[in-house]
Amino acid sequence: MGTMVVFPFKTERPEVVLRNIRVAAAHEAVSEVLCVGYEEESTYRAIADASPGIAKAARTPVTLRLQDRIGTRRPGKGDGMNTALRHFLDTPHDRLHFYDSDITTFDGSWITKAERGLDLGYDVVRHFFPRAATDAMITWLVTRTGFAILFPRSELPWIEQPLGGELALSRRAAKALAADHRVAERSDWGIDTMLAFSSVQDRMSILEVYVPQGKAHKLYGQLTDLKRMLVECFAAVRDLREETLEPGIVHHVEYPDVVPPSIAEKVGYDVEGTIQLLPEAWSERQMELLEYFPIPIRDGMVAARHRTTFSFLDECSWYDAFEVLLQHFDEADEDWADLLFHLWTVRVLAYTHEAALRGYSYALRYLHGMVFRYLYRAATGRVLRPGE
Ligand SMILES: Nc1nc2c(ncn2[C@@H]2O[C@H](COP(=O)(O)OP(=O)(O)OP(=O)(O)O)[C@@H](O)[C@H]2O)c(=O)[nH]1
Ligand SMILES: [Mg+2]
Repeated sequence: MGTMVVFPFKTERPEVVLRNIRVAAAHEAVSEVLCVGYEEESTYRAIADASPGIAKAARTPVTLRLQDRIGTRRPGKGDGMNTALRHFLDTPHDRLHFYDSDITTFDGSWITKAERGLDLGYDVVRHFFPRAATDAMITWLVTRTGFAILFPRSELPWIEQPLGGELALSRRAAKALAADHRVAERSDWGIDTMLAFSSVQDRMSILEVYVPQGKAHKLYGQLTDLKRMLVECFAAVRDLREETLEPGIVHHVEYPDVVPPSIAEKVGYDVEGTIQLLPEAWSERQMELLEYFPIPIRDGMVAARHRTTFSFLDECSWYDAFEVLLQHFDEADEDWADLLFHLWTVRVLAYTHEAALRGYSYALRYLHGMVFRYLYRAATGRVLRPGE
């Protein structure tokens, strides 16, 4: 009996991770804290030094281990989470929580909220957070877009933050996810997509709980880190294209609170720096790959290489581009990866211009509406435009 809390970590500020471990170990529901590291570097050593003291003070075991090589993709966070799933099934604990280790706003209420959802019998409890209008651009423009296009009648496009690393599982759910080879294979950033998909396909009941203080964490590193995340998250969605999902599972979402000004007024990314990035990393081969795309997108992208232009990649064109990508994208091909990054960057700028500039509440209504318009188009073939 009891709950195991897992923190996957790579290189993070040790004081942030240690504070989070302390919070989890001190929580009354928690029977064990498990930290899964990528390699034995400075963060790992800091946890190794401090964890016996934390465990003693809280009278809760704190286990530290390295991730196993489980998947077939790049060894990353997916191997960390899959290692934890397997480790958990070897313990007697009946509940498993995951939290990113770099969160600076984590507190015991996150655990309590998830525990209450599991008390009610939900298989999966997912945390969701207020986010700036220009944050979560992979979630909105890749994952939720892809879910809407591929599975328009399912519950999947309605999951608020499918890439969130904060979730809790019943033992039954953990066992089912650990047994899914598609989950095991996703050793990279695609793990979150696969966990969300597999839980819906397995018809698990899902509760999304709202965390009003938001998830403050380490900001994006270099844009090249983001490119890898983008490519891996896109590939995870794309690999689902032959799958089917039945409509209708139990999925409840807590009503969100007023968004704090610190989040509503935040600018999520560096617009100027992003515009300057557009002329970089083009190849002739990418120009050839653009031949797959409808003419307005192709012409727009050719122009974007030389001057600031992005409005052509509006909501409808992004759907068109996404369909081409679903069909032709090749992850192993660097030119496809660069082209995806370019297309997505242009779409982020276009969205910023068409929606985010109109203010927070407009932007969030726009994004939710966009997912609906996409799934409507995928299900009926009829195109809806913003405002329709
Ligand atoms: N075990 C393990 N943990 C990882 C690995 N990569 C990232 N993590 C951890 O996974 C969590 C999420 O990673 P972040 O880099 O914060 O990613 P993110 O917050 O989803 O994305 P950003 O918006 O770029 O910050 C953090 O706790 C990382 O330390 C990995 O390869 N192995
Ligand atoms: Mg983070």
